Amino acid sequence: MARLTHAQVLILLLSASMWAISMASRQYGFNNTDWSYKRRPCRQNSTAAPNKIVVGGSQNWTFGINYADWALKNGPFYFNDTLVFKYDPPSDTNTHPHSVYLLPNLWSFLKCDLSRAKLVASETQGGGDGFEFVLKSWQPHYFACGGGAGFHCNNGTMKFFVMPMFRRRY
Ligand SMILES: *[C@@H]1O[C@H](CO)[C@@H](O)[C@H](O)[C@H]1NC(C)=O
Ligand SMILES: *[C@@H]1O[C@H](CO)[C@@H](O)[C@H](O)[C@H]1NC(C)=O
Ligand SMILES: *[C@@H]1O[C@H](CO)[C@@H](O)[C@H](O)[C@H]1NC(C)=O
Ligand SMILES: *[C@@H]1O[C@H](CO)[C@@H](O)[C@H](O)[C@H]1NC(C)=O
Ligand SMILES: *[C@@H]1O[C@H](CO)[C@@H](O)[C@H](O)[C@H]1NC(C)=O
Ligand SMILES: [Cu+2]
Repeated sequence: MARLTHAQVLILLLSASMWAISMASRQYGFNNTDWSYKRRPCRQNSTAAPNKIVVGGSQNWTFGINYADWALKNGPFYFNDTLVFKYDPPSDTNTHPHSVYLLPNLWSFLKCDLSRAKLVASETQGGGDGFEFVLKSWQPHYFACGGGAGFHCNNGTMKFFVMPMFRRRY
């Protein structure tokens, strides 16, 4: 897949947030008589317990998957949901291992600037059942792979943005 330009990523982020807002207004809509119909477009059950979502689905956390696109199609994600990052540890056959970082702001996300990034899962932590990250702060989360000092993020589109949403409960 072609690498997204910064402008395209911005547009994706904007459309993601606009979609989340329209999703939210659908959920919190004024017609209270037909909730089940209104919630059907959401892939997740927003009244249920927190979900556990494998990042990338069956593809896991790997080079060349467009995770911005994945997040758009699989979101919105809710407070207390768990994101699971699955990737193989470094080995003789895996010489370009992945990792998971949180970038401090939108600019570093757009630039794949890892200089002030916070390591959340090392190259060895994605094995087995994967590394679990619980969305437990109300803030934008800018996830990126640290592989190749930004190469996986930039050229492998291994980055995505999540703003946890409020899960309505009865
Ligand atoms: C609410 O939804 C129900 C079921 O689809 C529909 O019959 C009703 O007309 C709707 N009410 C309003 C105010 O849109
Ligand atoms: C959503 O989850 C709740 C609680 O687990 C369940 O009772 C309900 O039937 C689910 N609704 C849908 C549409 O799956
Ligand atoms: C994804 O990870 C699971 C282990 O949790 C593994 O069984 C599966 O083969 C992986 N998928 C790919 C495409 O590597
Ligand atoms: C999130 O999970 C924590 C710990 O399990 C729990 O105490 C808290 O009530 C949950 N918050 C929401 C909004 O679900
Ligand atoms: C990786 O992405 C950077 C930034 O867009 C670009 O300058 C570089 O040519 C790309 N490298 C490869 C090998 O595609
Ligand atoms: Cu990577």
